[in-house]
Amino acid sequence: MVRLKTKESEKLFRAASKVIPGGVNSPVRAFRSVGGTPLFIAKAKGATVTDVDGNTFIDYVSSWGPMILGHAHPKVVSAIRGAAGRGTSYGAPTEGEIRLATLIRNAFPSMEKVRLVSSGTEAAMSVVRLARGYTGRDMIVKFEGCYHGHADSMLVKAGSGALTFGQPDSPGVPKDLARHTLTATFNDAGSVRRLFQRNPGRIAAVIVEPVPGNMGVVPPEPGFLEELRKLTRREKALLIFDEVISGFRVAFGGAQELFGIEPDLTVLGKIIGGGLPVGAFGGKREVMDALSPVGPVYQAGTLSGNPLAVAAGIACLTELGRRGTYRKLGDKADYLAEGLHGVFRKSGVPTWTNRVGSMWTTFFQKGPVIDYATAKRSDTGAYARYFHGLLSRGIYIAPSQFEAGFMSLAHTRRDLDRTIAAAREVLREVSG
Ligand code: KE4
Repeated sequence: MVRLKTKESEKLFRAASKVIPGGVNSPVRAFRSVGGTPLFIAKAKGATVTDVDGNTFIDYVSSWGPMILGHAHPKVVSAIRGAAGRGTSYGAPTEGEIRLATLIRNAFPSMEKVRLVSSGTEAAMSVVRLARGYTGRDMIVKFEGCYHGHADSMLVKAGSGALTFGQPDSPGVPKDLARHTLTATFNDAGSVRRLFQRNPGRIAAVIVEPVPGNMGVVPPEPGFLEELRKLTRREKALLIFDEVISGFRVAFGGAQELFGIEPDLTVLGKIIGGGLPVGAFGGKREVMDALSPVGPVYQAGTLSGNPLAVAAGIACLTELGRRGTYRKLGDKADYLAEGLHGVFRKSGVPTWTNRVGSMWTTFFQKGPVIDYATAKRSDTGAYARYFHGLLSRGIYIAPSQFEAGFMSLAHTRRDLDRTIAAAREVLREVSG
């Protein structure tokens, strides 16, 4: 077992824990589900990150999705540098916001109008308020295992009976707010139908990750998304695609391009900021114009459309829009998937891999994994051993079984071969 030098990370983790809850500014970074000390990153370039102990890793966390071009891409860095020299924030409209909104709309034609914000959470929170304000209905349907950021209405789990009202999934979420969020089962359109039958005329919207990444990657089964589109249309509820992960990831136009489904509203984040804080939501003009200052639904933000973040986003999406990008990305992901498939099969360790384009999850179980309940059957202990085995060999994957791995355009064939070789060694260890 190769042991990593982590003295500096351990020192910083102790210091961080004195001044930041859990020593991190986002819980999944704390390595709680895999154990050990979170690595403090000093720098990153292309497909690699380097920690404060000087360990360099081939990176498949990709900052949880945004770094699709690779880290410190020269075009993105120079766009940020240029913008910074012209001031960092004005609190006034800029031409760049028109360019970014137009780039997004050209890739996502269903987003006839776009509002820029500063995170995926802010975008999802705002889109839910907009859906409620536009329809005059209070209830929202989400899916078990899907995550839409940490706004109160999204931190809700299924009520005692799945058909009853939601219950808070975190302290601090008021019960009488949670009751307006209903929970359905991903890939089970019947569970949504039953919620509509039970709550006629009261559901404002169904919000779904069209390609979930937050229970691990779980592809939509054929017909599932189409059924959601039919159901919401028939019930005059809005269909919201949360494409914070899948947007510009599974295709330039996201899952709605890949599967040919047009939602009423879309949530974006991650990639559209090129690694800087940008979220966005958008959809049909008549719905979006219900937003302040045109309409009565309030939403605002001091740093919305921030010039640096917008410059990074424009540079990133412009690069992604070049011909052949997604074929290149797909070829890299295919190559890695084929190599790892052979390694897992030969190892005898039960694994099930779900993949959509350049995002994937290997579940440590025999599968299939089609929803949250099946994902939760995974052996998280085996995953943790796999995680640390790879980490000690210079491969950085998500520190949680229930997240996604991401390919970037910066990963080379050599990186992928190194990853396959490391996985082969680790699985020999894990399978004893
Ligand atoms: P942010 O507020 O983290 O920018 O976006 C929230 C969000 C919304 N919708 C989806 C589908 C998401 O995946 C996310 C955030 N994703 C997590 C990881 N799966 C971010 C990582 C973290 O929480 O640190």
